[in-house]
Amino acid sequence: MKRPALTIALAAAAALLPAAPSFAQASTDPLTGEQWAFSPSAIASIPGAWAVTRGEGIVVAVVDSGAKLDHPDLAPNTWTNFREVPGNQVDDDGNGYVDDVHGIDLTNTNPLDQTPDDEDGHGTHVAGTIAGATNGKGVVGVAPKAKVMHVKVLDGQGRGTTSGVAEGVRYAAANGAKVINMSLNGPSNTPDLQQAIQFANSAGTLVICSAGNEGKDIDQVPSFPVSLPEPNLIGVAATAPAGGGKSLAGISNFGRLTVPIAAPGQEVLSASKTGDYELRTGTSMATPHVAGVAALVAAVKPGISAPDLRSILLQNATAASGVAVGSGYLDAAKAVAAASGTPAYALAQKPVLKSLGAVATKPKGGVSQFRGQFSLTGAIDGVAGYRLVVDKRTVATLTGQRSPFTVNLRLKTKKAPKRLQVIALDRARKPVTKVNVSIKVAATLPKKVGGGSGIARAWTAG
Ligand SMILES: [Ca+2]
Ligand SMILES: [Ca+2]
Ligand SMILES: [Ca+2]
Ligand SMILES: [Ca+2]
Repeated sequence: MKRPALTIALAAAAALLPAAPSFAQASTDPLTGEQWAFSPSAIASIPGAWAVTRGEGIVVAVVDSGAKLDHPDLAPNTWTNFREVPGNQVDDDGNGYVDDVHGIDLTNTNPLDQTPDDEDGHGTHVAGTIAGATNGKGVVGVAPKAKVMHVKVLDGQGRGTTSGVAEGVRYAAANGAKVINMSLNGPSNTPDLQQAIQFANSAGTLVICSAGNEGKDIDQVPSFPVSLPEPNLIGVAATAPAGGGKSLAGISNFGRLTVPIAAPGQEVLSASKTGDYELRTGTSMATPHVAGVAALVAAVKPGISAPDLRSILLQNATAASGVAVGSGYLDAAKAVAAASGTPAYALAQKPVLKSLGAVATKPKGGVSQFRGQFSLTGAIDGVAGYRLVVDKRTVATLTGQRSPFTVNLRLKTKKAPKRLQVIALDRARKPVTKVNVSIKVAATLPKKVGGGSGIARAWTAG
């Protein structure tokens, strides 16, 4: 087992980055603008999911090289074992580990040292991507309110053993982790490791594994643990920033049978073991994006089984073209929307309906002619039609979503109409947004009620 990460020093890599667009609305932390995967325009749609949850109440175990526990972006979200009294050299909670307050350290033979300090930097970076705090400093993680349990299985050279990894998985699952991030790969499987992952399944724990960094098809030559066919395991390939994260990173392993999902993994900015921040590239960096989204989904559905949590992530992946993975690109907003029953459009920019004008003629023979013009901006994909209510009576239901649009109606009324409400509806005819308008009364209808151009076509009531 060894870490598959490729490290790029921040200063050296900065020149390679395209000018990052500004998207400060997603997070106010100062380095968010350099976290390309967090742009609302990136395919992972992470900020959209935050409208529902930031991962509250979920513990993610990072089985890795430990972490810089006092890093300003990690400390607020470090898991604490409250049943363990720190530093008294007693296993107070009887779980087999002495003073395991923030996780364990399986890289040394001293049972009294369970402090998962990071000599390598890999685990610190992974943890920052999962749950970097929204604290006005540095970066932000995918699930910035989740807690991270640090399970140290890799030493200062990024090396560990399959038995150590297996023990780390058992510890994480037994001590409350809902999700385990394993950004590590090795050429051989052991029954011990496979049984540990099966134990995690029985505890309701989903395991997210890196596909590895050899740029090869692992359907042909397996890599472990990612190639294990367990129902609570997801393999992750890495994508590059171009096009919002749609192209496979050159180093990434892949395989339609073995690797279901692709997530941002190239030039990922996160926490470093020095207490600062650094860019790293690898499937190790893609895996924690998926683990973070798994935490978001689990926060919405805390009792969900690991196979069901896996299904939500994979069924809501965006179909990938040109990337050889089984399901597609990680999509946080779609997965969280599916878990919460919230329509996905509600998590993007909210649709806004505006009136450009509404005019009716005085009733003649019990009929008033009405004409209104309206515009819809924002996430219009979720709008399937409109209901028009005049003086509290529904007068028309329209299907379609064109914007701007004109409505012409013959209203049967003896009194001049006064108040109009236009309600945008989704496919289930549930209200998405609405606008209230005062109707002007005129002798005849003007050609253009509100002026302007670009009225596409008139709809008829239906
Ligand atoms: Ca203990
Ligand atoms: Ca203790
Ligand atoms: Ca230690
Ligand atoms: Ca932060």
